Amino acid sequence: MQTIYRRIAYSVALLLYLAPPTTAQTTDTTVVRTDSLKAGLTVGLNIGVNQLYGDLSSPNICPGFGLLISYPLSNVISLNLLGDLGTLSAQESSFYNSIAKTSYAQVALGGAINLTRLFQSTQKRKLASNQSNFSFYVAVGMVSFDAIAYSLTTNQVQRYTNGSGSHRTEEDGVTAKGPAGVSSTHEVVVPIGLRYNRQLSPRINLYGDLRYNFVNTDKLDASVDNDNTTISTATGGDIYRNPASNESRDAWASLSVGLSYRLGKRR
Ligand SMILES: [Ca+2]
Ligand SMILES: [Ca+2]
Repeated sequence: MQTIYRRIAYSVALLLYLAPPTTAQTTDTTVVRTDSLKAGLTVGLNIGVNQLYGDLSSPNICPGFGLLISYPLSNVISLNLLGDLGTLSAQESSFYNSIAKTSYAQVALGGAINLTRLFQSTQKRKLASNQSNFSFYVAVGMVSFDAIAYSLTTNQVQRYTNGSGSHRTEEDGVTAKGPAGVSSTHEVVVPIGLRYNRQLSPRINLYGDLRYNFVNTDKLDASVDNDNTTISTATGGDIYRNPASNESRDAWASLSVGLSYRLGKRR
């Protein structure tokens, strides 16, 4: 009799093991949804180094600070709000004889995809503690900056993006709008990046972030394509104008580390 019971138990165990994927999927979906709700909002602060890639050939390393607010939409996808503040610099002695110094503040909204969980099987996803994972993210936002190029030999101002004559512009990018003398330039930015998360406790994560920011301007380094005119020459100095469509745009990149805090309810 005991043998029969044992065989039945083995058969049930085998059936459960071979259960159709739909059953497993349903269970997993439930787990994912529950996890997401309990994970809640995450707020992180990070510090790192930046580099400016533009017309001046040698980027300098500068400090940057970041804010990350993340809200999970599922176990794999989250909404991200990115805030950044810092300085950028690059220099070139040959053609421009300039060093650019830029201060910026940036805000962008986008989404992140958890690559580790994406490529895990549903079974592993249920069992894994997910103490560490990689995410890829992309966002769209605005960068507000002020850039000045100085002479490498005399330290005199050569070009600047904001001055007594600078205006906001209409949608055509040329027609002046509003009062002169604006102190910062606003442009569209598209950050893309990879983030590594390491759970230190149920609420605290350590993260590393590698980011590239595409910026829709050639002025981030106060230097534009093939133009080394300066404030001392007849037509140079201010570069308030919008770049021509064929002009190469500038970009900046960062490498940072941070700590984040999870605000969700306890499981
Ligand atoms: Ca440039
Ligand atoms: Ca350029």
